[in-house]
Amino acid sequence: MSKGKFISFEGGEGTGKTTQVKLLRDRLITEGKDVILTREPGGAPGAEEIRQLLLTGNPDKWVPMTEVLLFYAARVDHLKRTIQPALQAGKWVICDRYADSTFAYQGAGHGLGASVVEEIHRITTDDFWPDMTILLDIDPEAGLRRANAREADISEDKREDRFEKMAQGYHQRLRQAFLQIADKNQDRFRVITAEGSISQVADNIWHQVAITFGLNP
Ligand code: Z5A
Repeated sequence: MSKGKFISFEGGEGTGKTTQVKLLRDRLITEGKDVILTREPGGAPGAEEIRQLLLTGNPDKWVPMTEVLLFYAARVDHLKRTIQPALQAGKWVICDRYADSTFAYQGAGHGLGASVVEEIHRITTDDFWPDMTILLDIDPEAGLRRANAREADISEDKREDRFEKMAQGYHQRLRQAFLQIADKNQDRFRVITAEGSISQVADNIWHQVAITFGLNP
């Protein structure tokens, strides 16, 4: 039985997830919470190795079914070795992406379909979901501009940009997919616009987290 809290962040490229997970961690620590920050794909040694297979190289490197199975291979390792032990120890776990990304990117983006992903999720994770999911929403063109500006300083062979290189239509489908997933799961999701400044977005996130978990807003 888990005692901690599990919060995931979702959204397209450059929405500010990596920036915001750190700010939420810092805020929760000031509230006296024991917090770990983690990410997907990755978050455990084996899962980080699988991350390299998934995020580098050509957009068509994997067929969709191989890709979804690699994401779940990484996820199960991450769940068993990092997330669930931390929750059982009473920690708050903040995760930069989790399974909703698979429903959006592989299920909708690559057209694999939600029912295939649902079945894999149920078998491999025993249908394990976060207590709360923050969806950061932005026009994909603006998000990709932010992500590309950040990648410009990294040499080409080291860029984890396999998904960023996918066509614009793919990113538009993703945005709609995330919004539909949030709409279907309104008890768990909070949708927050990522268009404002970093501190405005952080304040909106904190407000929702505080309301959800009974903390000081
Ligand atoms: N993926 C998948 O297909 N299936 C799955 O199941 C899972 C993942 C789990 C992981 O990449 C990739 O894997 C991802 C989906 C796929 N696709 N891609 N690419 P990742 O973890 O390396 O990257 P990401 O999750 O897409 O995040 P990102 O591109 O790194 O962006 P971000 O974390 O959302 O944003 P950021 O790094 O915080 O900010 C980007 C830049 O914008 C940075 O320079 C910031 O300083 C700036 N920024 C942030 N917020 C603002 C605001 N509010 N205003 C202005 N500028 C800002």
